[in-house]
Amino acid sequence: MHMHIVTTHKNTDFDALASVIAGTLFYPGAVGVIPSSVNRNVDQFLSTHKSAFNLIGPEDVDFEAINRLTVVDTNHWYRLDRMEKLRGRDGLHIDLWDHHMTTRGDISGDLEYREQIGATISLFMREMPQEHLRNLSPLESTVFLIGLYEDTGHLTFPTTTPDDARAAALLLEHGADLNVARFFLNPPYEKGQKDAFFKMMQATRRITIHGHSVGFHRISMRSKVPELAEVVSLCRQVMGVEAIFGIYDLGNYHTIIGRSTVEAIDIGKILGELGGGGHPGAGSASVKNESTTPKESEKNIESLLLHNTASQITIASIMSSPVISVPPDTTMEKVKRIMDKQGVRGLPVMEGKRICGIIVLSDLKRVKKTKQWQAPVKAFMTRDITTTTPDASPMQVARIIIDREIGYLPVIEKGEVLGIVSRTDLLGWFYHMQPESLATELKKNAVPSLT
Ligand SMILES: [Mn+2]
Repeated sequence: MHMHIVTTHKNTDFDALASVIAGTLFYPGAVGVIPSSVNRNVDQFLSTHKSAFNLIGPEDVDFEAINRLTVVDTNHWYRLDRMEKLRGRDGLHIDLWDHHMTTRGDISGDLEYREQIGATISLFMREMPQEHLRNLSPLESTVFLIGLYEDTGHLTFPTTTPDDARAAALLLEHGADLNVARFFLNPPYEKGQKDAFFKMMQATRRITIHGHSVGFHRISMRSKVPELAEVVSLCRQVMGVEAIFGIYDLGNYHTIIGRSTVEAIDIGKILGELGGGGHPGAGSASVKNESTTPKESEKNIESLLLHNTASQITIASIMSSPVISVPPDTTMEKVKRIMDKQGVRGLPVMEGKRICGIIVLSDLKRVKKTKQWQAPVKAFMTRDITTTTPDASPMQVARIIIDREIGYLPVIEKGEVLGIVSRTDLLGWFYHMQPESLATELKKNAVPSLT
């Protein structure tokens, strides 16, 4: 008797459940083994849908018969439920399907499907043979889509890849039910979670690190709150911060939960430094209070954030320099000529080394009478100028440009103009395009919105 099982990590989430089910389709004859502790929404789902799938618990596994093991959505032995006895077994063939790339665990597969992708289920969807895909039922498609949406934040986390979106499209084609998906993705909150949420909202302080808004809170808890991470995500959304770190003191130890929506703040990497782990968008860590107090952990995260993003790109590497400028007495005719010749849409007006105004292409439209072309630029320039510093992040600058609806932002250090950032420079950076291809792109399409 030979047996092939497909299993996943404890505290099973929907991506893990979906991947186990997909494993039983990918490997006909394999049996799915679901750990006894699963996330609350997965538990709700299984209580009504379990019989529809070929799933058993670890207590039902005949370990003697197993000659093949497929592990999905983790690469650590300790995260599996009661699988230790298989570890190191002679002749055991292991397949590994995982997308946790920041941590290399101790499970190595004879065959490995490991890559940076939003969800493990997307890997299965991409690798699944056509004949299996054709038979995909609406129910299977629905579970798969829930897993995919949960791990990619409905395809919005920065880890989301085109393969994830393609997988979502395939699943919708196969009848994935969005009403069912919505129900399980947004389970109603319990009293303990609501209380925790209000405490978080009161305790969260926001800071800005390298242009990104980050929320922090430290809360003492008498007991664990189920699905606390979901509540943390909600708190992040409501607070309107790009990333959040919650520290929950449970007496002997504290749990840290992090969530991020920006690439610059990699939660898995930061919490990995504190002994935890996760994805760029989500992760957690558990720290003993006798080694590090909750307050020290908070300080550690803050300094990691400062340090981690210090090497990030700054506006200095995006800005255009050297800057072409004009003195305040330059005639408007000459300003127009310089703009035409240099192909720029804005010029700083400089009095010696000091910037005293800015003139942009649209200001030229205010020249109505011919003789006004002989008027000095100082009569038409904007005097109220917004500036930035060379260490600002592209996001910070984008926010200024959007909020104040300006197209040009001088970059100033110690009173001196080092460069100028235009909307085009920023778009080029955001869309990773070279200036030439960007120009063609802009001519072809409407300018994409930065927000
Ligand atoms: Mn996953």
